[in-house]
Amino acid sequence: MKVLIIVDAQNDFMPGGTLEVPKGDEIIPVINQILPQFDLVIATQDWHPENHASFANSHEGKNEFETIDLDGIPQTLWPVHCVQNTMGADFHKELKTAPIEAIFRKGTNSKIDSYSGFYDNAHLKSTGLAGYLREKQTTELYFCGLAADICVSFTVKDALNEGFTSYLIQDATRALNAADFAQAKQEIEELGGKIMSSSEI
Ligand code: VGL
Ligand code: ZN
Repeated sequence: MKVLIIVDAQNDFMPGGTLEVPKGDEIIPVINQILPQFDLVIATQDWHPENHASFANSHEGKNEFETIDLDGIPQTLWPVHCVQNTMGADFHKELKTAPIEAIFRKGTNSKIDSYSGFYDNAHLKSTGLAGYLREKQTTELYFCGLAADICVSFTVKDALNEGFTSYLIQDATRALNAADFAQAKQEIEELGGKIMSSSEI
């Protein structure tokens, strides 16, 4: 059973958003086009309270994109993004959301960040996604969304570590940082994941 997991296709990661990924909106028509090829479609949403610890303005005197130590884990400080129930946290308006059966939200704990759709960055708490996918008896997971080098890669690596066969659809994702994405792709391949294009599904 083929599953598509759409990671954080939210307005704040699109051009004009507070944490925009260059050309992030170009993934939307690609995703819409491949949707019918899947037996199950699920999505993740970055879903922060407004005082989230990953926001630079939650730390006096700190700047956006600076890295700090947050309870022993390096934390990049981001502009305010994907605040719960704001337009920035909504899916891109052109994304076809009708086939999405379940949405897994992450980053809801104000004290800890969560890039992966499976676990927070300290691997303390699960979202329940792995158990959901096992109960649905899924076999192949296909990943797309934003940002390629951050939440998409973290999610794919967790999926591989959980034992799922995982594919990253390269033309249905865009990166914030190209070098970080190149490194992440290498790590994904080392874990047994495959980087592919939407025409190969
Ligand atoms: C993301 C940075 C902070 C992402 C989320 O979805 O890639 N990046 N929060
Ligand atoms: Zn976030």
